[in-house]
Amino acid sequence: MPTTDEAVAQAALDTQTGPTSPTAADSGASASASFRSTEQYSSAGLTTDTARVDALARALLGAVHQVISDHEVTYPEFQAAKKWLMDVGEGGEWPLFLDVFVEHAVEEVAARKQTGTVGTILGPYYLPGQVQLTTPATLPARPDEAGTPLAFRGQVTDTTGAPVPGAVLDIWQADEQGYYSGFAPDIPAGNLRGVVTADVEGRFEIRTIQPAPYQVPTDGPTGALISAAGWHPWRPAHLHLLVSAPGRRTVTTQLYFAGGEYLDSDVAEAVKPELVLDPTDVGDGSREVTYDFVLEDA
Ligand code: MBD
Ligand code: FE
Repeated sequence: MPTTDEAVAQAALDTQTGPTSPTAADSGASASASFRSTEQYSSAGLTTDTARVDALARALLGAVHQVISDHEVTYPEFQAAKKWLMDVGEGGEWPLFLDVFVEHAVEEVAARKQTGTVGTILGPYYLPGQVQLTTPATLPARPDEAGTPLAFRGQVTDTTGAPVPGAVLDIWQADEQGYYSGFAPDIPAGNLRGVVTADVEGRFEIRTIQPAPYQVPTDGPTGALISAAGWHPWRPAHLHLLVSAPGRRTVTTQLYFAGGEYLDSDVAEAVKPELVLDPTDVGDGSREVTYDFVLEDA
């Protein structure tokens, strides 16, 4: 018997289009459209501090000039770089490229001033406004959703260890093929995404499936750079979370899986040892794991 939450979650799934495989163009364009709809986008470009812009732009251009000089970059290489930069923009891949290769450095700077649960990058595939559920919750999934079932439980506390009532876990993840709903064509909207309210003691239980590793699309400009450089395009399997509560700083993080591929070679360099789950087999083919979150005051 479906619970009310499950019925709500199922109702949140749209019917879908025909069977095509995801392409870089799908996910790049979707990630750009998604970023344009965020508050970060509308508040971007407000910096009017000339000294700050001068310092950052001068340092960034200086670093580029230094690379050109040190590596004796040629005119054909310069023109190839120009073409590639145009391709990234035209393919809508700036959010993907920047979140894969640059965001981790920004996050590491932000983390210097943070306490509580360790954070990591947001990435390009967050979508706000997903189905609201209460614990114990089952994430919206297709009737035949592939993957090992996972029961994810824990408690949200403050930095003194006191339970945080009213905590909310906004969770999103890839499916068992490594694809995200909203960014790949054949997945129902809202699949494997949900906003889960914990109980009065901050405790939660979220039932989902274990995601697969994520591969940067190989048919777009970001993938072209990765293959031209001989790198691999993979991120280890992960769950994304925004954990929030009134009066607390929201934690943006990801949880990974012990023993999983690419844990030591994440293309996005976003793995931290504190964020690795080690689920136990329950015996019926499903797994369970506990992870507690600590929120500092806002
Ligand atoms: C992802 O799934 C992701 O989490 C990041 C950070 C970048 C690209 C794809
Ligand atoms: Fe991700």
